[in-house]
Amino acid sequence: LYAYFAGEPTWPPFRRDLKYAITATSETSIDRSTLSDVFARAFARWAAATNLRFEETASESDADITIGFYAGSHGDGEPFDGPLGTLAHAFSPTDGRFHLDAAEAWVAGSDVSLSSTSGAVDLESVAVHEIGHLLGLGHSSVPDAIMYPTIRTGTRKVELEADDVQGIQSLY
Ligand code: TQI
Ligand code: CA
Ligand code: ZN
Ligand code: ZN
Repeated sequence: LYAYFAGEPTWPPFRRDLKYAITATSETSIDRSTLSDVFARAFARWAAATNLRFEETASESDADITIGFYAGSHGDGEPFDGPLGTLAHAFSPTDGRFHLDAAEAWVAGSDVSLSSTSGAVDLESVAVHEIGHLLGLGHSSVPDAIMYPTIRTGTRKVELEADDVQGIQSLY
């Protein structure tokens, strides 16, 4: 079953159009248009299950959600740890920060076999999971759910499960 954060924080009912900015990309070699495509697809999966809408903005000051790649310590007291281990983290509503570990062997925007790169991590899979956290979901006990707390490296998991849909629909 799905779970929430303590106190069930959500984006408030008058905020159904959320803007996100991809703000910190100097630490990744993935090109900007690929990043835009991958995050747009990840947000679209949650938009399809709710009345939320997500739009990319170039302006960080307009953004509800900010997305960036960082290596090691990056100022929030939760340093990244190099390849594998922690892949990314996102804060609960309405913080909006979504950080990715720049040290991962991210694979994005193609069907190139994930398992051909050692330690490869599918960016879209991680994005769909972290967006669940940004919207207020904690971890699920259902192994096939996007919000289950583990994923095998070299795999792709981007489709919401019934459990994820029920969780998000009970919040929004
Ligand atoms: N990052 C953890 C995660 O997002 C960070 C975390 C641990 C966390 N406990 C939390 C975030 C409680 C919110 C609430 O779960 S991670 C996966 C998964 C990670 C893990 O790097 O371990 C994914 C990031 F589920 F596959 F294991 C993305 Cl998809
Ligand atoms: Ca890591
Ligand atoms: Zn961080
Ligand atoms: Zn998680």
